Amino acid sequence: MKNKNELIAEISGLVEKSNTILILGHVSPDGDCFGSMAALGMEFIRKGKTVRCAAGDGLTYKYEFIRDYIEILSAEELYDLYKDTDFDLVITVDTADKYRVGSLLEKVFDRQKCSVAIDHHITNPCFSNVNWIEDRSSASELVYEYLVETGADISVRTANVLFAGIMTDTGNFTYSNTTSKTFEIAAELVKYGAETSFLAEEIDRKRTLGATLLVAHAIDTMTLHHDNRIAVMSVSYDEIYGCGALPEDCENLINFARDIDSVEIAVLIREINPLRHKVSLRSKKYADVAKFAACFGGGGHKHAAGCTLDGTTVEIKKKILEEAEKLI
Ligand SMILES: [Mn+2]
Repeated sequence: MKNKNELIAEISGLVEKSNTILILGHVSPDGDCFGSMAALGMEFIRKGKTVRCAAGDGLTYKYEFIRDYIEILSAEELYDLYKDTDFDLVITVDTADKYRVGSLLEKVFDRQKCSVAIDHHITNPCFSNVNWIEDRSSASELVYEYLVETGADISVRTANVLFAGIMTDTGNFTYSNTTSKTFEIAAELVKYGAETSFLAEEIDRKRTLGATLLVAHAIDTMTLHHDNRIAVMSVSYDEIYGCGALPEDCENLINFARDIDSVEIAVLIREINPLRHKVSLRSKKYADVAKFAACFGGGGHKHAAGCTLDGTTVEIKKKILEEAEKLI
């Protein structure tokens, strides 16, 4: 197995000899995905490369500030413009498996001859020609090390996007994936000018009125079971749009259930279509929701996992509760 320095040297060698570089992220892109894409993209543009970045539906509301730094296309836009294009190099970031780029981007990925994966999910099956997979808080930590090792110029913008990536993937430096190395890198990024209070306001606090009403609605749907140790919430598209919110506003809803002191397992059932739902699961102390999700064909971490189930909300809730009660 190659060590980190060899991997970085190999990746930067590929970058040097490439003129056109495609950078892809996963569906429902988050701060780490946007941050690592934008940081690499800005550096490659500075080096004179032609760069295209794409993930999901493009930049989401909380990450609007990145629009001034670099263009991040939606999967659909990239597919329409570049489905027949051969790039010299394709790099996926924060993407745990090839299919996670989504079906359109997977088609574009598949026609490329040279690929690199930079990721922090240790379950990554190494689907690229060069795979730098390391168990770290975020892909942004790896991208930071790549930039430092290759002598890149770390601007305030680069520091901002990488700090955003680390901050969001560690739940503001509170999840167990946060290491002393994470804090060291964060401190370096602050030295490079990362605007931490601006980022906290944009990413953590800023919320539309619609998203706020959606929080109220989701709490309204909440039911508690087993001495209030299991909490279940559900939202449909009609409800999301009825509140004036967007699907991306569902991202942190589950925490309102999870954070209740008596709750061990929190469940959010979210409509994909009327007969198909995404189930998000959180646990606090002892319940292993990754195993739970795996029973339903999903996966994740011990305290945060998910799966997709067919059926109505009522049917799925019944099924999930039956299983959850075994873990309590
Ligand atoms: Mn990540």
